[in-house]
Amino acid sequence: MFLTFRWFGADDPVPLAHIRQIPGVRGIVSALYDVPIGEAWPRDNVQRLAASVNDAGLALSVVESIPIHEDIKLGRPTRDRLIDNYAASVRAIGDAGVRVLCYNFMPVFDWTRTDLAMRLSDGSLTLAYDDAALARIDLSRGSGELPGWAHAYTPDELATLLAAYRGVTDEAMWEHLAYFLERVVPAAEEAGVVMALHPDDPPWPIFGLPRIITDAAALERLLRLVDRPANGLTFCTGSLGSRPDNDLPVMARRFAERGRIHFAHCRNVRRTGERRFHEVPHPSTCGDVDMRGVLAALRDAGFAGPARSDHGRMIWGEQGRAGYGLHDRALGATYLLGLWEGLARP
Ligand SMILES: [Mn+2]
Repeated sequence: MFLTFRWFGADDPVPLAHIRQIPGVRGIVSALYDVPIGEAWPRDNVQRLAASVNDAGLALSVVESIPIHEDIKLGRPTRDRLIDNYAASVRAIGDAGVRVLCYNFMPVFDWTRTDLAMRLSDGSLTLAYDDAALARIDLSRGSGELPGWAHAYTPDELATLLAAYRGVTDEAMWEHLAYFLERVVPAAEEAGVVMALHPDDPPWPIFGLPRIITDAAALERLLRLVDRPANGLTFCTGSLGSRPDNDLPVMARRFAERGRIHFAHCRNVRRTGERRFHEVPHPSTCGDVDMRGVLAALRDAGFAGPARSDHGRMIWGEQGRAGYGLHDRALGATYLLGLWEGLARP
C-alpha cells in the first residue's frame, strides 16, 4: 500500500504544498473538473495536471473520477460515441502516467448525504445520512434541497432524468454496465490503466433510482462481467461499511487475494439505525469499520496499490469543502500509515 490524498485542483483550498507535508503521502488523486461529462479529456490538460502535481514533489497516482454520461447508464443509442470518448480519456490518463482510474456507476446522483455538517459531541462537523430525512426532500424543486447538489440540476433537467430512469431495472443497469466495460476495459489494458469501480454510496436505492454496486455478491458479479485484472474495485470501507451485512475484512481478503482491489478508500462510519449513519474519525475504535481487519487483509494479500484516507470531519475551525478538509484527513493518513507499519512483517 502507498498513501495518496485527494486534491480538487487549483481551486482546492488545500494546496499541494500542504499535502506534501503529510508523512507518508506520495500520491495525488485528482481529475479534470472543467471537461463536460461525455467529452474526451484533452491530452494536454491531463499532462498539465500531472506536471503540476510532479512540480509539488508528488505523483498523480489515481484519477478519480472520469464521470460516466447518463446515456451510458441508461443504455441509450448515443452511448457508443460517448464510450469512445471515455476510452479516449482513459488513454489520455494512461499517457500521463496514471495507472488507476476510480469511477462509479450511480444514476443521477453520486455520493449522497442528508447533512453535511452534523455536529458530533466533540464539536467537530461531519457528514451524515438518514433515509427518513432523504424521504422528506422534494426533488420537484430540482436538486437544490439535496445537500451538496445545490447547483447540479434544474427542476426540468432533474424531472426528465428521473423519468428516463423509471422502468430501468437493476438487471438493465447490469447490462448497461457490462456493455460499457466490454468496450472500455480493453482500452484501459492497452493504456496500462486499471479500472477501479467505487461502490454506490450509500449502497442502496435512493429516490427510486437503481443502485447495484452494494455488497459482496454485487462486487463478485462486477468482476465476472469482464473477468480480467484491469476490471477491478475501489474498496471503500465507508460506503460498503454503511451496510451491516457487509463483512469488510472478509470481502477485502477475498477480492485482494485475486488481485482485483486496485484502490482503497479508508473511512469509518457509525451506523445508528436502518439506513442511517454518520461519518466518524478513521480509527477502528471510533466507529463500526474494522480498519485494522481490512488493512490486515490487504497486507496479507500483498496489496501494493494506492490508498487514501477518505472523507474527514471539519475540525479545529477549518472551513472548506465538506468531507475534504486538510486536518482530519491528514490525521486519518497518519493513522493508516501507523496501522500499516504495525502490520508489516519484520
Ligand atoms: Mn469512497
